[in-house]
Amino acid sequence: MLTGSLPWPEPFAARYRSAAYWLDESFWDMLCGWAERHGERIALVDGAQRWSYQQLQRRAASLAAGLHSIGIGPQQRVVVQLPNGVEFVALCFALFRLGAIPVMALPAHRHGDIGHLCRHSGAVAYVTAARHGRHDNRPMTSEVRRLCPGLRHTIIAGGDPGEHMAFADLYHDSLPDASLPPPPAAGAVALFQLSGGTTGSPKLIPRTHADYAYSIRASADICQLDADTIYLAVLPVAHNFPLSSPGILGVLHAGGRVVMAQSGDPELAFELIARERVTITAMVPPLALMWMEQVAALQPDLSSLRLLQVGGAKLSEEAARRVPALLGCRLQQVFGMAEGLVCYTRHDDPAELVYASQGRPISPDDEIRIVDDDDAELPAGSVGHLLTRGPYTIRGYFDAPEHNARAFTADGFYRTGDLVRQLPSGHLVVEGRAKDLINRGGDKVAAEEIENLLLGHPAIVDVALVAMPDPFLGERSCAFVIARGLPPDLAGIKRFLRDCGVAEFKLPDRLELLPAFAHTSVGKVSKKALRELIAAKLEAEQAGVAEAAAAARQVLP
Ligand code: AMP
Ligand code: DBH
Repeated sequence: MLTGSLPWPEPFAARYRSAAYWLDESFWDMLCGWAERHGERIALVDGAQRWSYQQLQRRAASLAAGLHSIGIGPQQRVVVQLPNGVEFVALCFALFRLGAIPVMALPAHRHGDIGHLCRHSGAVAYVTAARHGRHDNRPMTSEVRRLCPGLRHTIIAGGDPGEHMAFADLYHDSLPDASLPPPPAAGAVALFQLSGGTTGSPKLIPRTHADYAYSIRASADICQLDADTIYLAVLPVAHNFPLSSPGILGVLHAGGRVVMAQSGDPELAFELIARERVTITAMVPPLALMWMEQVAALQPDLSSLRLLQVGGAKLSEEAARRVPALLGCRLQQVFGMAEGLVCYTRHDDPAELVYASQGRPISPDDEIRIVDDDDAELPAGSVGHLLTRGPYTIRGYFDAPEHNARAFTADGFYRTGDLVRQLPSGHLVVEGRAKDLINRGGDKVAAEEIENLLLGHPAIVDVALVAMPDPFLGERSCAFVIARGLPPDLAGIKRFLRDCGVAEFKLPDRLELLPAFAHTSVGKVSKKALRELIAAKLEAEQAGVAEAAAAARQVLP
């Protein structure tokens, strides 16, 4: 086991193996099986590129040879930040072959985020694309290199690599199996997912081949994927949802086809759905709202689409009910977390549950506890803290003993930080959150991370970042600031944070200056009071707008 990651206690591991949740296979073994079974069928579509299963395996083997030649080997970490495309998949499987561990960075991450991931994971290499949309990643890559002396390789895909290594040069002639290290054991860590976080610095989530593969196989089953499935990847594929719930890995497991989209932009996505006859896709609630808004204007041909998965943040019941009529497909709600537990509404669930719940867990061995603030179990149907333990939920973050002591109970339950209620059917309804983060339409912002950075701003004495309601994203972030000297403005603090190298989605959406913060009885800043303050202010502003509009109507002829 990788130093710094925590295995399941043996009695649990034995049970998960004997129930055949955990199989004795790595993702590399799985890819070899798929290539044998589905050979010439198309696995991946990325623009004009169409890769068969065999091609994918050959490309991954050839990359593994190249990575081996630069010294990448078992258990070494490689931060991967690639756009949705064939290279992402080939690289992941090449790393799986070597037993090296991809760290799943997101395209939106910037040098501060990436630098942290490289240092915390002890990465030896960082792979990114020359550009993500309009953003040139090469200067950022040089900055990351400067910040992380442990990085031996910085590798650029798709474009002039400048001072870095070219990804394309890593495709070598495949080596005989015996000249590579043996493929990893199923119990080894396969990849690091990122936690949405609640602490000052994002945590790494070690997922093993066996546990991750189980969640994927079971998800593919629940979602009834088969060789006719055509999945449109619109969310960044490194994210746990489009990667594994059942995501691109689930689709490959089923022998289906993945169509890569660079974004969820309706015009682009609708065209791909029509052209490639897409049957399923997965998205966050704001994107689902945007698609529903655009169908009337764009009149797309969505006749092939059978299932829309929505997750990452809560979908309102009202929006959920509109999905089938507007998009002509079924809805599935997905409530999941990169730490493990994933819940789905099922195909044969009554409509009420599909619209008004966030689904029930994948596995009969997912243990759910709903507790009060003192960890005491609550009566059935009460809203409380969701704790969970099971065959694909981690027992600890990587190399974070102090945080683990808080984030897990003594008997190994993960404290999700979500407030839920369980229905008699076992389905969960997400009612709120106890953790200190802002869920910006599926993009999670850890308040403490941004607060810590802002405390370094010369004009800021104290700061509290809280969620404020937003009709489109569900929540946006508001920074309450106690200033010194000339008070900062929103543009100024955004500029400051950009210079720190944090992703754009983490920047506050609004700034409010206060002379002091209200405190709780134990002397902590009362975020509840601040959330209420900004919610009331927004409401007053909206009422003001409505009043002004009414007044304007009155004076108009
Ligand atoms: P992460 O830890 O970044 O993987 O984010 C997982 C968190 O996203 C969960 O703990 C929830 O707070 C939130 N989440 C995911 N899916 C849903 C959903 N369908 N409804 C409400 N919250 C969700
Ligand atoms: O938000 C998430 O992290 C998430 C949502 C849906 C997730 O990790 C998943 C499904 O697997």
